[in-house]
Amino acid sequence: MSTPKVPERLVENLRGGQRFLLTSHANPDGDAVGSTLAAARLLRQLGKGATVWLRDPVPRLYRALPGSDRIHSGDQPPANFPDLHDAVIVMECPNLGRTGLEDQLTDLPLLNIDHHLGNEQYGQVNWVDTAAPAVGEMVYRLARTMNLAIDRDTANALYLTLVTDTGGFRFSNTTANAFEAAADLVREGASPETISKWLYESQPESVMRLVGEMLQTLEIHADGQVATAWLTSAMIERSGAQPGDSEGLIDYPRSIAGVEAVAIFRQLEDGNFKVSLRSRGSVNVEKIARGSGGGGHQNAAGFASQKARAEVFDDTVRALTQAVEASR
Ligand SMILES: [Mn+2]
Repeated sequence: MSTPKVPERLVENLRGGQRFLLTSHANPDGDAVGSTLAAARLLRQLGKGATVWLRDPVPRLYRALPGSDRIHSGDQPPANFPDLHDAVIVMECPNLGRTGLEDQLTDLPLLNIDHHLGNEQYGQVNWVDTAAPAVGEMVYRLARTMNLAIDRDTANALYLTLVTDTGGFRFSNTTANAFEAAADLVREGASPETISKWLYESQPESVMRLVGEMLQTLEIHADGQVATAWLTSAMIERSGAQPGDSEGLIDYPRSIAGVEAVAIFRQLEDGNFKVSLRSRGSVNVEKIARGSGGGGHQNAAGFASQKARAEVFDDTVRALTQAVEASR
């Protein structure tokens, strides 16, 4: 069920509570970081307490966002949680498990704000709008609905969610609403030039070296329609990059002419694999990810796998090939 309008019960809960914890998925992306930071700023404007807790550290790409250094990370809850808190706002998360903090959040009412297909409606209030280009765009609408001022830092955080979730205003979710929100955020002080510089022109040398390592493993399948590549811990070590630095590297194989679907296989420290999937147009990778216990969107999804290396690779290539064929 998808609701474009901000539910009144959400507004009531936000106005009624005094102290909120905001969280999002593990391995946070730009939408997770930007929308929680912006929502926390809006709540503080109302005189509320707001703490952001993400299981994993903020990736380097988003650390220029003001307030990102105050995000609490790790398995241990921040001070006075869950005591003294009225509710948990879970953002950009199709199910509670994705937070990586599931067992620690359920003592309080959950307010679920998300745009993923297949959101499990786990909240006491669920605002799920699958047409929203980013959860940050929903936060923008929330601010307008509640007549809250959008200051420059909030505008930049929300603008960043739009840029990252639409792939720089290129993906199929780049709707008129995305541009309208972006235009309004620029009026409120967001700087497209600054955000682009943070996201696209601030790579350390090590990340470029990692791109080089990754592209050595590039393989093309299904008559040029499916591309795969690997990111191993050895590559990350050799290049001097940090584990979070692999964010966005999937765009390189995705840029090859004729490629309709891409998988990047990342080896985790525990030996398991994290598989990131991207596709174009009607090729649905969300279904593939969901079938393996993950999730995401039609054109961007992912899952974790405990299968052996060859098995996860072959199964994924087969599934992507079938998805490409099914879309014709
Ligand atoms: Mn998102």
